[in-house]
Amino acid sequence: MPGPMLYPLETRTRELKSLDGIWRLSFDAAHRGLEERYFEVFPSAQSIEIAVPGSINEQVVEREQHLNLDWVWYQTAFRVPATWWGHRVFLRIGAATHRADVYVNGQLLGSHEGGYTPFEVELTNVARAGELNQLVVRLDSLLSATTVPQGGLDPALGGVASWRAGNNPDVHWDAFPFMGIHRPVVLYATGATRLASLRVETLRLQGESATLRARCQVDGPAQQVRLSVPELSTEVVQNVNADGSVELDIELSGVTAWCPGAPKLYTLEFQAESAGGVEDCYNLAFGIRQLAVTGGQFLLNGEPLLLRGFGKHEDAPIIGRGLSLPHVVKDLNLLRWVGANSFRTSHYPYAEEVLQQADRHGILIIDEVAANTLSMCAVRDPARREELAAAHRAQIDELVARDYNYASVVAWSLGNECETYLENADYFGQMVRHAKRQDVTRPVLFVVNSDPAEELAAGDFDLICVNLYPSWYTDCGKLDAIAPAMERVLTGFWKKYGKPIIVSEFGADAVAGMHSEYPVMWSEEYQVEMIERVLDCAARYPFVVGTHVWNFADFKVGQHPGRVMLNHKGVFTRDRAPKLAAHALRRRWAQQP
Ligand code: BDP
Repeated sequence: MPGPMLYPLETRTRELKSLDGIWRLSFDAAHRGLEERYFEVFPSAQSIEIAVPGSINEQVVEREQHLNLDWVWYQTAFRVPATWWGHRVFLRIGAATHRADVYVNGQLLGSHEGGYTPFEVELTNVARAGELNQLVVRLDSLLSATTVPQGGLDPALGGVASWRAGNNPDVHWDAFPFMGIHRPVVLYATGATRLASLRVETLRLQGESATLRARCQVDGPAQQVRLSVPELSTEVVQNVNADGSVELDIELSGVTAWCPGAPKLYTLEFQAESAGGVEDCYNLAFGIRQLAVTGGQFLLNGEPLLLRGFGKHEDAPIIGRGLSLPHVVKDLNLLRWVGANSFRTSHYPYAEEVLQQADRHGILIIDEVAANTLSMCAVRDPARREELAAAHRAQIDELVARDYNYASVVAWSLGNECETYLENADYFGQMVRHAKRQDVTRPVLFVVNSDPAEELAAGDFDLICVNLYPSWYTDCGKLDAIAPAMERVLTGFWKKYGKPIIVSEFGADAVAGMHSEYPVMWSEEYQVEMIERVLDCAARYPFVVGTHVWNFADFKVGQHPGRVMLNHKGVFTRDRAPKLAAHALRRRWAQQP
């Protein structure tokens, strides 16, 4: 089981250096780079400048480059500070979409598949301290029936594979399939020992008293670890097991539990020690809280939760899906302005900086794997299905490993609108059981768009998250169709499974500035009216524990007759200006606790 890929921090024993900036990029759709050894002799003359982090597709201006998902080669040069001599040195890439090979000084150090989770390689014996080192990353975003997400499916397969036939670029899901090094690239140095992983969970919480369980994996010669929570004057020391693991419980008193209204975070200070002294230090901010799903309720610290918020995307002009800290701050400010308390990281894991912010501000997160709209028809052959399952399991492991310690993460979504209603739906139950082997503390689910009568997999989920588009994709323009459709689907799921339900998507496209006397599809008035009606209706069902409007902001999509460059279901525009619906939500939500 992989441990959390710890977020890179500077501490007493760790140093960091950012490699973000303007790199060089060479397109290689003919796949010549391996034979011509671009990783040794980078073809500078035919390369262009590219910013890291950022999506390639949004930075370029030529058609072929804008639509490219094929091989590219990134290049930069870096110095390892001379003061790092004798230290262990790691290179960490926050996310590279979708498949990356990392070369340093001509040597292949590692490969990674999965566009939204971090990976790292050790450079200790490869990079020369003080000297200039060459970093080359080969990247592609070629998707198939056995990648997560899938792409390039034959529409003749039917089911979700036939959605958006002819979409350009060729994916059957809704969102532009951006490629690029999307998150920060850092070098970091540690001593001979490093804390490789740290998982903390609240085992027990009773009033102001709590028990934490901490599990560490230490890589190197340290003999003991010391864990302390200075604010609560607590410290525990324990020897490292022969395999580098340490598991210990920490009793705490005088604690304040973490919740949205009071998102109290403590610092857990980790220290690895040997006879020679302190080998590694790491500080983890963590919240103490417990989740439960019972009957029709979703409980946080024993109190019922009612989620209100959005499905989002990491998407903005020019930076694309790349990490933009100003957008991270602006989106948080807008979430608070509109009165939301939660969102789903639709349809892939978001940047770690977003989760840290959610922890600090008490925003509740449904954390989603990049399994958007999986076609089971495309993997009828058992060997191919197992290939897809292996990629899916790997992404679940990486997400849980990365995000295990965030108090704000209240559920794992293992995918969105997959074919959970076809025979062989046990694929989904297997994934749920796999995730539960990694984490028993959080509810696990797939977001469905099925009819309750046809759904086959949801019996294995802890919560029912259902996407509903009455009066949009069906009963076009007929707002009166909303209440009966919701009654049928919501009571259908409740009667069949007896589990709390989150309406995880509903919404209408509204082109900012389009108005009408009465609510007409695509007008801002229609979007307001539809959202108001769905929310009024959902409030009548006590087992509905959340409503997430689709979407927070307009986002870029492929070229397809069903969309005008963007998906316009945002209540904010792509550049974050409020539409009428944002004001309506603010009137409804901003007063709520
Ligand atoms: C849902 C998908 C979401 C789409 C949305 C829409 O989950 O990704 O963007 O529909 O059509 O089916 O706007």
